[in-house]
Amino acid sequence: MAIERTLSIIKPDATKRNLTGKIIAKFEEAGLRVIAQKRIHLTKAQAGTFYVVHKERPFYDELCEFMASEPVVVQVLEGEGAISKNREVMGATNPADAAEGTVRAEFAESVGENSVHGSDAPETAAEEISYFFSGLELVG
Ligand code: DAT
Ligand code: MG
Repeated sequence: MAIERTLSIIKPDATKRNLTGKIIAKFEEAGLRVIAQKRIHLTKAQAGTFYVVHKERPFYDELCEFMASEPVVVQVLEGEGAISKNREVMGATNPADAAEGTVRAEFAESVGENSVHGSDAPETAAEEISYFFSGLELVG
């Protein structure tokens, strides 16, 4: 498997509860490297653009409100098969279905407030990374 890069977001429910370090530790223990990182407070419009693929879903407005409710930590993670490895460490979208030891099983509060985002494919990873970071900010 090739070295990949993926976009990770530590979401408002997690930054609010001071869980940033515990979540990053799980990524690092899985062999993922943080090659870019910043803490930002999204506007609802910026959250809406990021999640535009979900525009027609009934939870879209609530999702955008939530993502703009508190600061987030956006990161680029790099490693062997980083996209799927990150998704494994995150666990299922609904924490009730997430495997033991995953970020969402340990920390997520609900399907809506589920602590982390991770890109789901190479194309979305590239798009999502460029939404938040310039090439100069990726220090592999
Ligand atoms: P994931 O974040 O695992 O990639 P997704 O892309 O299907 O999941 O959905 C994006 C986010 O939208 C998800 O992290 C939380 C929210 N969401 C998804 N399904 C939801 C639902 N049934 N009710 C409320 N929020 C939901
Ligand atoms: Mg998704």
